Amino acid sequence: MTRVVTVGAAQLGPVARNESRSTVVQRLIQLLREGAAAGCDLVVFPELALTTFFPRWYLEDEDEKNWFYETEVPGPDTTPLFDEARRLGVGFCLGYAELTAEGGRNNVYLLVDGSGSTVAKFHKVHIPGHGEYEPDRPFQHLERYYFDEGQDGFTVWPAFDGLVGMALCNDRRWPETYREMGLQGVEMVLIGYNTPLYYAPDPTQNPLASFHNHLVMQAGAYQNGTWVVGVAKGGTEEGVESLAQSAIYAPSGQIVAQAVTTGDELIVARCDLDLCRNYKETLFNFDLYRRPEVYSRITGQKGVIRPDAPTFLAD
Ligand code: CDT
Repeated sequence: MTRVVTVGAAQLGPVARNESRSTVVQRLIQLLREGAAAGCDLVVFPELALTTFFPRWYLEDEDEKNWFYETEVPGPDTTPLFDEARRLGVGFCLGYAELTAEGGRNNVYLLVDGSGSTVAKFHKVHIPGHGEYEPDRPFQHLERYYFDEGQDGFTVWPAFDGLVGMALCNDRRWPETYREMGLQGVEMVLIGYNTPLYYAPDPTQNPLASFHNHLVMQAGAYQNGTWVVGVAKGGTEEGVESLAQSAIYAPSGQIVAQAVTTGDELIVARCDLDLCRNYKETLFNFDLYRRPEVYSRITGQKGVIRPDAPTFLAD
């Protein structure tokens, strides 16, 4: 019996700063319905899907800041999404900012199955940008001011007839993200992102944003023999242009579907999870070929440590 999961990558266009949660949730429900009509088992929404990408502003007022966080999901605004998903029998993955009872501030991704039950919650691991206001930037990227670093790492969960993992935005640029999940047999990685097209620390990278986006997800898919679903919040949001180009990547690393707009758009692919075996059991047969005994720096060391000058030069 083949294990085919039909997945929808539900790209979102811009969300205005003053857009209400209920308006955004209606947009999500529209995409969910399109997904159901296209036969989707799972519809994947982007990172921080319920609000504008607020880390572009430095907000000091606690109430103003807290407005962007959810204290319960499902809550009054998000319950209609859960109800509709349950009615349609379609699972979904939703990114949002979470404020916990203990004051924790998390950038999270929630996976919900077709019965409306929560499968898992993922906390973003790699928090990019800066932690303090930087006046010289045209806009801020204050994720390190707004979010705590996720401590749980990368887990893989049995769901949708396979093994599913999650990551958020900057996580997709790090090979460790995929390999941690690859070592748990992951068959589909869901990744939501908000990627501004202007990168203040090095604008020479700006024209390469799309190339780098595909590069990392294609490599992650291929090197671990897994499907990858990359979902953007794209377009010009509050004056900041962000990458769209949501795409679904096969275990071969090939792109099998890609968004063509920068707005709300659903792309769909039938993902045969058994295709993963082609790669997991051949070139990337970890049991046979990996050499963890010579990889100790990967987990034992954080930054770069260059070797000392060669002794023959010192003599
Ligand atoms: N949201 C997010 O993680 N965005 C980052 C921007 C990096 S520049 C600070 C990304 O990796 O796309």
